[in-house]
Amino acid sequence: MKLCRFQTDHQLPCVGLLANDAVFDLSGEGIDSLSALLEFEGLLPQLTTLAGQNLPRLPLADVRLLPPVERQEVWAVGVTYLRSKTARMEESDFSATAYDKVYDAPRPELFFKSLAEKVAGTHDTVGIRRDAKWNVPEPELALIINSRGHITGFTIGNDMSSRDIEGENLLYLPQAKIYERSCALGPCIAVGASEAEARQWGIKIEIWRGGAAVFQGETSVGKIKRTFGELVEYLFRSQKFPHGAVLLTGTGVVPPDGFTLQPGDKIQINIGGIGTLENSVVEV
Ligand code: DO4
Ligand code: MG
Repeated sequence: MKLCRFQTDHQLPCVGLLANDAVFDLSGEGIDSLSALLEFEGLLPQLTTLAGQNLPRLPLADVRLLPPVERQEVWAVGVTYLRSKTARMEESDFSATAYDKVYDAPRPELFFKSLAEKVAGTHDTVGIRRDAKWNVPEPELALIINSRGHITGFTIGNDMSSRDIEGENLLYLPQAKIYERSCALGPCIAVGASEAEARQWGIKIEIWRGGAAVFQGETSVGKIKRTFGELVEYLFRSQKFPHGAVLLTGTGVVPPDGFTLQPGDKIQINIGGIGTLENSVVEV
């Protein structure tokens, strides 16, 4: 079952079910908040019942899908894949030991990524910093977590990053990670998969420039070193999220060192079980 936020011309954001190139509007069922819906115990049976109603159907081509977040803070975890650890150790002599240590340490690397209102949705633009020379997308599975710390679904995340800024000095990490349009989420929230099922999903990325693919890469959610429960437990330690949270789970795909994004590039990230997040790149 797939949940989405969407908008039609001149309308307020609505919540819907996404299926077969159509959105089924839940507004008539009194559902106007995604995060309130995600607080329900037994969300999947609830959605299954709703799907059985005669919901208004809108062709996908007639709606704009919005990022599937409302007031949740967006956080990210880093160095959860071996590929991420080795790439970052190569990118910086200065910080190599820190990446090496955090990969094996009990405490994961967690960092704040974005306010919900700053997140880009599918078909929106994502940003590369004008003061950075080496910019990459990071295709990541994102956990949708309610206020009680329960994982209620999954979406696709792009943790856009400036590798030269991050590599120069670890203390510059917030500048490498948090800037205009640096976080994309979407196109929908997949509800109902267990962690074991999600770990079977592949993550694929393609980057297109002038009609040609300039980078393709893939990994599997199963290569994430830590359990989802462990990541959520650390995020919720000594911290409350009254509106829930979104947690990006780290990247396992890193383009070769000579590669950097350019304005106009198109990024497609596909995760089996969720769909495809598509964005084009602008300089910010
Ligand atoms: O410490 C750098 C960030 C790591 C990261 O974002 C990732 O592994 O995905
Ligand atoms: Mg990342």
